[in-house]
Amino acid sequence: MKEKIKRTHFANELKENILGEKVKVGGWIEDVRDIGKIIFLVIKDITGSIQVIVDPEEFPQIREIPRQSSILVSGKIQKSKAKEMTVELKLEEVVAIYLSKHPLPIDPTGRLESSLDKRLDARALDLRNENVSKLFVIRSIALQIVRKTLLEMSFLEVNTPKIIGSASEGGANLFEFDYFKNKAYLAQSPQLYKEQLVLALDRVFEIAPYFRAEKSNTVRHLTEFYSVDIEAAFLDHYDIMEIMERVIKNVIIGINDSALLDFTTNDFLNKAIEPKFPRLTYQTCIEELKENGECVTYGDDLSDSSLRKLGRLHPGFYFITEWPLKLKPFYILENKRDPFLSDSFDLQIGYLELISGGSRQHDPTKIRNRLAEQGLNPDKFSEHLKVFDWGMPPHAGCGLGLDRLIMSLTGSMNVREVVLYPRDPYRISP
Ligand code: AMO
Repeated sequence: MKEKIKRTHFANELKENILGEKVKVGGWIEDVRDIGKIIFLVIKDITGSIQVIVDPEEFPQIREIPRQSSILVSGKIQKSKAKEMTVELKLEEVVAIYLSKHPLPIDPTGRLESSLDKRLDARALDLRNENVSKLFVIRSIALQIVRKTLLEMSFLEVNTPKIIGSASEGGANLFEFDYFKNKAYLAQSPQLYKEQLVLALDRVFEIAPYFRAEKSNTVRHLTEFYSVDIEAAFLDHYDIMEIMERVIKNVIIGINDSALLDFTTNDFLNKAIEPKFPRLTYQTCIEELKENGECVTYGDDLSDSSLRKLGRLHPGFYFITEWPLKLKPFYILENKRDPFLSDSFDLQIGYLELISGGSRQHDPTKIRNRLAEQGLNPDKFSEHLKVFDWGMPPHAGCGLGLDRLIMSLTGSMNVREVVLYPRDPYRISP
């Protein structure tokens, strides 16, 4: 059986250098053109497509096979008379067929457009559309490059628990569930673990899903999202900004090399990597917003409308540094020059926040005070805080929203486009 379903080539390997060779190709039927004496089949796989020339007298059963069925065919590669392709396959044997049942919920060729919701309901089929599958090829390339870049900078990849006994980020958006009659939660981030790990492992990173019980139905929020988290001993937030700038620029170079995106998106990305990402302080942002007619108060968080205005003023990547300390989580270090401010940063692309990070508070007494200020019970963090008494080095880190990064690099309008099976308040299946 194994030999029977084993193909010899993917579609993109069928080229003039194998003219006359007998090949076996597997994929799905994308298109059928029946002109009586000949049937033209287009068989597609993840790498591309091949036209198959069928003699209907020899293979009358081909007329009965619905589009999108999986099929395994074999035959010789010959020169094609069509202008848009160099070679085609002359059918000699239909090895196997797995029929599709019509009507299908969506048309994966894209000729008939479907809403994103309908497409997500039929995601596996939706992925047969190459404009969709290429987003996940890009995501995979991006992940490889993120890993490679961080490993080259002496980061160690780690895996921390996603079932946790108390909050990592604060209480508001925790998913709580029953854990053998006790309360447990889904991790909002690996924050506490990654900080603890620098005690011995020095530089760590984790790429994993995190969970936020936020009822926000926007194009950029999910209840389960992927984050690239890094944490490093003896580095500060400026070092982390440099590291992440390198990570993102490498990802863009890799995506450009893959030639999967259209010219406009590529052009935008090329321009984005030429200069150093601008670094604006929170104060500069407030001033710019005021100059541009936005009603903002120094010390307040930037509203969606303010971020959209900033995004129009700075459409590419830019850092916002020195946020007011009160706007940042308990683990962020205060600024030595002005303790109202913090040693923190966000990386934006236009209006969209991609990264949030900073130097960490490593004085456990101050962390306790900050926890209390933020309405959290310091005692619930004793397990974490005791690690600081074991000789915690100064450290810094950040979290990069992977889904948002891929969304922005591919010019997608909704984060759900770049997540295989997105989770939001209204969607937990498929
Ligand atoms: P923060 O909560 O800002 O920081 O999250 C880091 C990044 O993760 C992405 N993100 C999301 N993406 C999709 N849907 C969501 N609901 C969502 N929430 C966050 C964003 C964001 O910038 N522990 C800190 C990071 C650190 O300081 O190391 C943290 O979790 O792109």
